[in-house]
Amino acid sequence: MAVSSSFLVTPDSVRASFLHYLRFQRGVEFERSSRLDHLTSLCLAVRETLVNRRLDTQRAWRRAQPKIVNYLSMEYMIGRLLRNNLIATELFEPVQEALGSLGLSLDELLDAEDDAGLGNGGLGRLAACFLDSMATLDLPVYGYGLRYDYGIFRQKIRDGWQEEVPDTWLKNGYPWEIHRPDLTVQVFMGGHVDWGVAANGEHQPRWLPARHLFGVPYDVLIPGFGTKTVIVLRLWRAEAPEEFDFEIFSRGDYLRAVEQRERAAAITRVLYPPDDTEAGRELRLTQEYFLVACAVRDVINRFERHRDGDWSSFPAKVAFQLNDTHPALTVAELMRFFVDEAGLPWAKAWEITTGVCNYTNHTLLPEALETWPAEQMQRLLPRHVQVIHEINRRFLDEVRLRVPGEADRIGRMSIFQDNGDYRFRMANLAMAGSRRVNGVARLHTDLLRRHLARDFAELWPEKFVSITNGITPRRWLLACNPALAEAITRRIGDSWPRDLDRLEQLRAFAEDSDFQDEVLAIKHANKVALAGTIRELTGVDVDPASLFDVQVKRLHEYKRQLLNALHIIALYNRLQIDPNAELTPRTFIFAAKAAPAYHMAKRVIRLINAIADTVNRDPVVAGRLKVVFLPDYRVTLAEKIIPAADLSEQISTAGLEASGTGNMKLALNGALTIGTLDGANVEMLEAIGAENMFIFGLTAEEVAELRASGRYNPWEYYEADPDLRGALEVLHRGALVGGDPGVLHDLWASLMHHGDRYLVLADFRPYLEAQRRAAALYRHRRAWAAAVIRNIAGMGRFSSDRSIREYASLVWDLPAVPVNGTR
Ligand code: 26V
Repeated sequence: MAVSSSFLVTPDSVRASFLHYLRFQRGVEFERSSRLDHLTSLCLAVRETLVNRRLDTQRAWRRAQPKIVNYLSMEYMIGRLLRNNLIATELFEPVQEALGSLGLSLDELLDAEDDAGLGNGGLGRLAACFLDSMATLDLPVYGYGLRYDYGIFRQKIRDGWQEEVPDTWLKNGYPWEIHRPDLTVQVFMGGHVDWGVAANGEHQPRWLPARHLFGVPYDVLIPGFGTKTVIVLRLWRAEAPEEFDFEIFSRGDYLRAVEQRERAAAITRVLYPPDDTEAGRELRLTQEYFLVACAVRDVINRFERHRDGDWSSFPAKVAFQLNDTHPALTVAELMRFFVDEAGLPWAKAWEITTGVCNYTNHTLLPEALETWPAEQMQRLLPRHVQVIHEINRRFLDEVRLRVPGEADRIGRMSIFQDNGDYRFRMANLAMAGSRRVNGVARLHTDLLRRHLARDFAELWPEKFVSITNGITPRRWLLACNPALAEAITRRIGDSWPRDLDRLEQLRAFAEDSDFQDEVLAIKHANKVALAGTIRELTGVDVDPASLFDVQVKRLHEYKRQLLNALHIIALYNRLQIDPNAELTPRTFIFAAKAAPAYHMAKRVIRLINAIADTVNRDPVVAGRLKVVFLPDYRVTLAEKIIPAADLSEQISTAGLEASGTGNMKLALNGALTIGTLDGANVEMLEAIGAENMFIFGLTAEEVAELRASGRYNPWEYYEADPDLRGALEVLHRGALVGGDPGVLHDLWASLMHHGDRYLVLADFRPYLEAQRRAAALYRHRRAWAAAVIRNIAGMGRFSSDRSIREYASLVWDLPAVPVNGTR
């Protein structure tokens, strides 16, 4: 019998539970307890409500026997959870009161939580926003990922350079996770394939793996907002099996036994940064397979518990969503299972597999498209290699049947790249094996259809859908910007966090001077708060009345932080020449991590810090220009920067940013966008209106043409534009770095000698013009405020709830399962 006691959580019950964990989990007396003791005990007390709701959710799912979607991602950037969980469980106030009665401050505890940074950037944060929306929409979903001991590195800045420090987020234990050794699965690797004989006399391949290890799940509970549904993010940790070492132990080779254990556990040691360096890629493929093997086994175990061996109903009950190609081996793993273990005929296995897999593409950058060397695959997964070859053979036969005599097309569509460098193309495997393939913004999907997936889209147009990304308004407005959230609620009611389209009603207040004043005052207060953080992190004083110009995102050449930097140098140069020039006072705020092996990106960080050092110390520009680079960009820092931003820099070379999601977060918090027609900016423009954004630069089509023409010459722009020349000269001379031209030479060379791949020079002048318009509007406080309000009003469409509804209908065919919980 399930317990269904409707217990009320009160300040007293929270206090009792908190003190219970303090004593019996932490083993300390209240009088001697530390902040860590408090934080851990509080999280455990809050977790009780999550667990109760989870059990109610499971009961509802058991009754409904719904289809279940399994979201597979190598990355989840969930950040802190306490504030979010307090809001979702409606425990914020009782907890505040309970802690108050003990003389403790909730704010202090909230700020003591470490980020769970199990991701690199957009793709990982999107997965986290999606979990929030899936729970909020009562969708039966599991998230699957890896429990890395070390998440994304912590960034320090030393002498202007990035330094990477390991992220020891688990050092104090992680109170949100629930260790589930009972659900451990076995994972096999290596070895070779034997040809046995089946009952019917046919040859039957038998995989004889060289080693096996265990996947042990740790569950993180994700509550929906305004609903009782709680879903599970299941993170797997690799462990060596006991008997593994046992044999070696008995032979007396203790050290080797321990070494082998270490090797197995190393699989989930560290999150890979998005480097395209070859070294160390060995473990990455192992990680990808480990995730896939654990998740597929877990899904099959769950399916088998409910029905016995009738695999035909699998697609009615199961779907997989592959977050980029990283888990694309799911296609091969399912085929291997159905054919080798379940004994299904190939055609049936393929029908089922292609009925359950779906793939989301998140980038078209050629260097980010995953391919794996055939011999590496062969060493790790000899049976999967056979399976993929057979998938490919039959798949290409089908293509030949539909469009005979097109050898080139066959070459392009093959999963196996055979040009002397034998590799598996994971995007082709994902596209061949999926029922639906989607891009993450309209422009991105169009480009996907026309380029990377062209042949596939021609033959299977119905496979391709576009689902524009979104962000969760709970974390990215309600929680991070409570004052703005409240002001909005006072105007349009409190239903917007679950129904973001309601923001449209704010348009009526765009010219309302009371609301304008309120929005400006809230922004100012947020800027004052951020100024405090900036002072703490960098020692630099910034003026909250200045325009806060913000570019926060991963550092990549295509995102063009360098273009932003050149604009700053140009402004600085102008003030050097004419110290009395009219200038809207600005604070340029950057935060960005560079992949550790990304040479050019690291130099851009060095450049920005060099500009900051020069500009911030120069009395000539004091009061007009400040530049700060905030170290260690992560979810928690984003939550402080975004509510304080005036101008949002979304200036990627058109066609290269698949969607962007920071663009949405900033606009939702009342920043105006300066941006190119790239990614989701295009759709934001439609929703917000051209008068309320600063759009500039080449379109994706113009970029493609210019690049293809072979006629792009950065020197033409250099010669024609004195401001540009002046800015580039500063780079060239090494003026900002003590006159050493060597330090930043490679940046100069990338633009002037290596063809300026991202067309920084081509967009420089239009960018400056757009910046001028932004600065001018900022001086008209009312007009600026009206544009801010219209920006917020247009952001309804960019809720991740809308994205997830589209996945549920266009991709998963997944109805909601309401949970009638009592708590
Ligand atoms: C690639 C690799 C390759 C080697 C190992 C680690 C690693 C990690 C990540 C990646 C590619 C990440 C692709 C990505 O993050 N794309 C971003 O996805 C966002 C969500 O859809 C989107 O808003 C951004 O525009 C897009 O750049």
